[in-house]
Amino acid sequence: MAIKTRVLPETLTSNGNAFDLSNETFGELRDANGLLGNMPAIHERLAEDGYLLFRNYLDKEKVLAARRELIEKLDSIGLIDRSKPLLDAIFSGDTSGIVGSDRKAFARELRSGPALKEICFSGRIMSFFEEFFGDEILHLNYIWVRNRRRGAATPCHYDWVYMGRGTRNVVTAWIPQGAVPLVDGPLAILHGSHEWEELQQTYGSIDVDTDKEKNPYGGGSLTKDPNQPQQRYGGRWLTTEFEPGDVLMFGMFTLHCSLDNESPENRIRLSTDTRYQLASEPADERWIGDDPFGHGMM
Ligand SMILES: O=C(O)CCC(=O)C(=O)O
Repeated sequence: MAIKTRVLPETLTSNGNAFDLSNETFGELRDANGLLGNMPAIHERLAEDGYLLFRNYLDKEKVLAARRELIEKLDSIGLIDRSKPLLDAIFSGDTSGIVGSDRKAFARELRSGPALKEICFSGRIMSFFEEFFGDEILHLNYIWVRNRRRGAATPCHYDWVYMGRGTRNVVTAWIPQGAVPLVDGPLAILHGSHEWEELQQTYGSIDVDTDKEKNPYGGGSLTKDPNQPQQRYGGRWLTTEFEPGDVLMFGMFTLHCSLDNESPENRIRLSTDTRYQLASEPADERWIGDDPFGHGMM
């Protein structure tokens, strides 16, 4: 399916690398809304595609409340252009507030607002995963908040590399905290990558915190160039434009990256990613508790 966007830029890039936008190698994420109410079909779709996209699934007003909460926090250290509407999240160009702040404390503050916790850890998302897993669930306590400014992008990676010390049966929910048009750098999924055994057993088996020396990839990502795994293994990069209320879910071994944020207005792309699993299965202790330790823990 070709991308049905209002304005399709001539090029789409991730970390400066242009995607091959031909139909065989690039397309649009398909939604799974038609499968709601049919959990076996939802499982089948996840096994087939490696992702699930639900449009307009979460309470839009609650998402916008979480968006406001995030932007107010960014504004408190001067990152938001106050001459523009607050909810537009336009970058002020002034990073002096970050330099003077305790970054760790600020990151903790950013991910711990009540509106954000409500959208990520209560209501529809939790009832979805309870039904999906068919028993009591837990969520990793950490909320990964992404505030990607113009020029920034997330490199290609499997989530397992960052949170692979518990069960493999974990699902990520990527929640756009506001609208994310293509120019603002949404997430992209490499369709088919959840079935690439060789990649899972090589790059995919690394632990980003303990395998620094034997890790030929630098940090935890596979590459900044989305063409590289595609040329080697195939698959189609899929993305779309997101609206508040949409949620994209995928497993630990679905390769993903983000497009570059090229917002002409300098809008900050805001999203979160959170993880859900069965409560009875082991959970990666780095991301559990009131104030998860994160990557500082070996
Ligand atoms: O939003 C992003 O840029 C990265 C998100 C991500 O890597 C994830 O959801 O696992």
